[in-house]
Amino acid sequence: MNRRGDIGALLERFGRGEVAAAARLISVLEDGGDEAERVLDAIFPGTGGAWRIGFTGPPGAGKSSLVHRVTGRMRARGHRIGIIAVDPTSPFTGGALLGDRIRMQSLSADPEVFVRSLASRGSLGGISNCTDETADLLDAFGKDIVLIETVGVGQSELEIAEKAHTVVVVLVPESGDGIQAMKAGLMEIGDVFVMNKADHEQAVGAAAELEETLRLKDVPDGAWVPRVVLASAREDTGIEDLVAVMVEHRRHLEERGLMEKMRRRILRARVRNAIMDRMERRLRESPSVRAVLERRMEAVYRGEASPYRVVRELEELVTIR
Ligand SMILES: Nc1nc2c(ncn2[C@@H]2O[C@H](COP(=O)(O)OP(=O)(O)O)[C@@H](O)[C@H]2O)c(=O)[nH]1
Ligand SMILES: [Mg+2]
Repeated sequence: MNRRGDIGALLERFGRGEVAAAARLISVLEDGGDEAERVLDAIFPGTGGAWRIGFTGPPGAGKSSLVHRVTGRMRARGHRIGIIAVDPTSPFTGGALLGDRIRMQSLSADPEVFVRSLASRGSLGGISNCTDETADLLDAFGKDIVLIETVGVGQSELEIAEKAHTVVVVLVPESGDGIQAMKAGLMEIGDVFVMNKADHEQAVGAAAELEETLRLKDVPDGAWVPRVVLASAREDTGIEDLVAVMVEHRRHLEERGLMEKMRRRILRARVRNAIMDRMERRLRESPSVRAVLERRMEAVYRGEASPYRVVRELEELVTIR
């Protein structure tokens, strides 16, 4: 019996489509450990159907507002939506929290929209540790679109490219965001760029500038050419265009078999990361490895053994058959 409740019973209720069970299972995933793995083992066969879309960009650019608008349009097209919002608890975005909550609550009134916020990985992380797992759960729950909004701070932001089929980068005209974005590597990962706050007068110029910058990028023949859309989440303009371009991107991927290719690449990266995590934990927790380290570090300090020699000695302790 987990403190979240009996996992078997939760999974059964999840299978019947109970929202409360899905929410509890996400908490189990957040707790991590064996029970989280049990949940993932159980739901994994039901995953792979969802279109995963990342929304990234600087704090305050309007990601949450756009996610809200896009969700409305996608619902009108009959999609079932899961939203993962990395909780903006960092000092950069603290003020946005209340607004987010209110917006999100209005979405939650729709039973076909499931909203979940996740704690971010700390000040460096624009992404939560269990973003992939939560996306899996929503996918298995029958959501055919999973929107992932990152906090917009730090390098880990770019990891969204390993988690989403379509990456939407949200920028605003006023703050030299284009240049910032380029520096931060966002230019590399965006499939669709939204110049939000089109109600500001500099927006048209900023969008044109951004288009210029993007044109400098080398795009291989036949590859997707990143697109710029002008929108205002506040005034609800340009949202149809944004959705249309997102759908076009998805079609581009599908027609070339790239959704499947991407799915495989994402899964490979996840297996690789899982191996690393597991191996690292086992090494860290192993008493014999610890004992060797304690003993041999003295020799390293004295210059009698190189770090590599200690690693070789450790390798002799560890057998991977
Ligand atoms: N003028 C204007 N303000 C907007 C627009 N979209 C969002 N905002 C405002 O910008 C602030 C940040 O929006 P939010 O969606 O929380 O940004 P996030 O931090 O990227 O998720 C909020 O006060 C919004 O009301 C827009 O199109 N025009
Ligand atoms: Mg937000």
